Amino acid sequence: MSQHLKNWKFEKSKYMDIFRDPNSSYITEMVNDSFKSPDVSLLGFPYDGGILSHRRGARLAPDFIRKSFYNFTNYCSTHETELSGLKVKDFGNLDLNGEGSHIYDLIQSDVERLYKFGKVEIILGGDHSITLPSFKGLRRSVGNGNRNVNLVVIDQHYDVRDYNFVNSGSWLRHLLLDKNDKPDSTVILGSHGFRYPGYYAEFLKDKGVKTVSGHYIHTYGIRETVKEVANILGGRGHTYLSVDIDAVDQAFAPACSGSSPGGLMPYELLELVRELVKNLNLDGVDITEYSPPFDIGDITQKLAASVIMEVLCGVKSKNGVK
Ligand SMILES: [Mn+2]
Repeated sequence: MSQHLKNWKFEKSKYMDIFRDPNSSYITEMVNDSFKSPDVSLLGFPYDGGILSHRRGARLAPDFIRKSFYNFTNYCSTHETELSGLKVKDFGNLDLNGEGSHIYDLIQSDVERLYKFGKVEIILGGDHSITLPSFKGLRRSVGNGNRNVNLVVIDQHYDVRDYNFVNSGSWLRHLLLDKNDKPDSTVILGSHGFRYPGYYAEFLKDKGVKTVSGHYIHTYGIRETVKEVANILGGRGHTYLSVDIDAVDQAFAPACSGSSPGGLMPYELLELVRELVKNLNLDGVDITEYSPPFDIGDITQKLAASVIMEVLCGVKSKNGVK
């Protein structure tokens, strides 16, 4: 069995001591390996073998996200949310060597195995192809053969290209065609731009997948968007939320393998994630496609880490965890 490596450790920099405010509480105080039943578990899948372009690097993302994440305080002033009391367990990164379909089997069994430890699994990718095995692992844990498990994807792209092998542009096609593990309902949020042929919009219609474009989100706002998603899902079942950071405009998320102009604003993504977590019966979330080598001034790193913070805020607000 493949093991999680605790190959990432929070290390206090000497500057943290100098600037450390005795009135600050950091996220590190909520993360503890000894939690037997954490509210949230954190898993890293450092894999980017599914990216076909030259812009690889997403395998480095889990630890880069942690670098920002572990420097945040546990208070959100946007919504005046206090996070202390939430129990987070970081399982580290899965030991993934090489490339190929066996990697997806390892990820799937890992998600399935570790689900029982946390009420919500947060998965740090990795390129977007890791969502295929992660969803399947969660479905098998949660779905138990007869429960509905839905998929909500925030992404610039549709990811249903007609490849007979799994990659970051075809993983959703493979999932939708999977007889045993396809989602009961699927919604794609934030699509925009000129990077996808209309041919694939027809495929989505044929498979019953609903899309809520970036234009709709800009025009009608987060509340209407979340209502629309809830309507589409019909209030049924468990949900897995997959976030591809390239849904955000390239000016604010330059470190992706396929970013474009005309995307969501960072605030829209963060609000959308928080509200979805609060309003859906959520069991898993992933963040994918952040590729550290292409970042500028840690912009994308901090945004990806902020997405995780918003998930925690959504869980806290929903559970009323004390
Ligand atoms: Mn994408």
